[in-house]
Amino acid sequence: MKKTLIAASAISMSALMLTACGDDSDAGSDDGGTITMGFAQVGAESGWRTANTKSIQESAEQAGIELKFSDAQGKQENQIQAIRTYIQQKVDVIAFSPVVETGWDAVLQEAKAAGIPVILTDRAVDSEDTSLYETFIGSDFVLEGEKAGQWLVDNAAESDVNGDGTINVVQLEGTTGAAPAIDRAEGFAEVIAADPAIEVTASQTGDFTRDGGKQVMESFLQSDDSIDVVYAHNDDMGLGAIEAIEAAGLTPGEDIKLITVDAVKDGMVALSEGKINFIVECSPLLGPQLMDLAEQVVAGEEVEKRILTEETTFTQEQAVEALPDRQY
Ligand code: GZL
Ligand code: ZN
Repeated sequence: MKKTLIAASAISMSALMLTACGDDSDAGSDDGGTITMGFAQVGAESGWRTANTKSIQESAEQAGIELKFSDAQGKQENQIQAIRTYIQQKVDVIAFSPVVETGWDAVLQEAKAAGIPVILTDRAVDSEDTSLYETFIGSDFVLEGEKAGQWLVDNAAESDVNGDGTINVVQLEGTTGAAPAIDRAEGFAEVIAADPAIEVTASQTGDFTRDGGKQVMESFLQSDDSIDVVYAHNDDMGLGAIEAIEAAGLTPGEDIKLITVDAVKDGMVALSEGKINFIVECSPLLGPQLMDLAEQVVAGEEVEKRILTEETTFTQEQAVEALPDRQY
C-alpha cells in the first residue's frame, strides 16, 4: 500500500511541477514553441553593419527562431514603420538598433500596449521610460572614445608629426544623432583634455561610410596643411580618409596618424600595413546573445537591463597577430 502511495504522490508532484511552470507550448508563442522575432536593422552603411546583420541572421537560424528582418537604409521613419509592421504581425519579440537616440517613445509605447517585448541592440535610445524595452545589449561607446583618446595621450610626442608643438586632430564623426557618434566624441574629448597640446581643430560627420570619410577628409586637407591626426568614429570612414590622404601625396600612418573604431577586417588589414595606427574594437557579433535574450524574454524571465559587449583594442603589431583568427 505504502509503495503505491509514494508513487502516486510522485506522479501528482511532477504533474504539479509541469503545470506550475507552464508547459512550454504557451512559452510566448502561439504555434507551440517557435519564436518569431521582428528585427529592424539600421542599414548596410559599413563593414560593421554587414557583420552585425550576418551574426543576427546566422544566430536566429541556429536558435530555430523565425526572423523577420528589415533594412531601413539609415532612415528612422523606415525603422519605425518596420516596428509597426511587426506589431501588426504579432511577433513574439521585437529587436532593433536605433539609428539615432531620439524619437522612439511613441512606437515603443505601441509595442508595449500590444504586449510585445522589445530588445535594444548595438545603439541606445534616450527614452526616460526604461519600461519601454526589456534590455539593451551593446558596447560602451564613451569607453571606446576614451580608449582612443588614451592612445593619443600616451603617444602624443610622435603624433605631433609636423613638430609644431600642437597635436592637430581632425575628427570624422559618425551619423549625426547616433549614440556611437555622440559618445565616441564625448569619451575622446574627455581624455585628451589631459594634454593641452592636443587640439581637435575640425570635426564633421562622414555618416559612418567610406565615401563620407573620404569626402570630408578631402575638404579638411584642402583647408589645413598642418593635420597630425585623424580620429574616425569607425574604420570605414578611416579607410575613406586613407584614400584622400594618399591622393594628396601623403603617407597615412606616418605623415598623418589615424585612430579608428570597430576593428572590422578591412580596418585590421590597414592597421597591419601601418596605414592606421590604433583601432578600438567594437564587436558586431551580438547575434548569439540576442537570441538567448529573446528566448528568456519571451519565456517571461527577468534579464539584465544593460548587457555590455566584450571588446579590446589593437596596435599595428597586435593586428598582424590577430588577423588570421578574425571572424569579421
Ligand atoms: C557601433 C555601430 C556603428 C559602427 C559603425 O556599435 O552602431 O555603426 O561603429 C556602424 O561602423 O555603422
Ligand atoms: Zn603638430
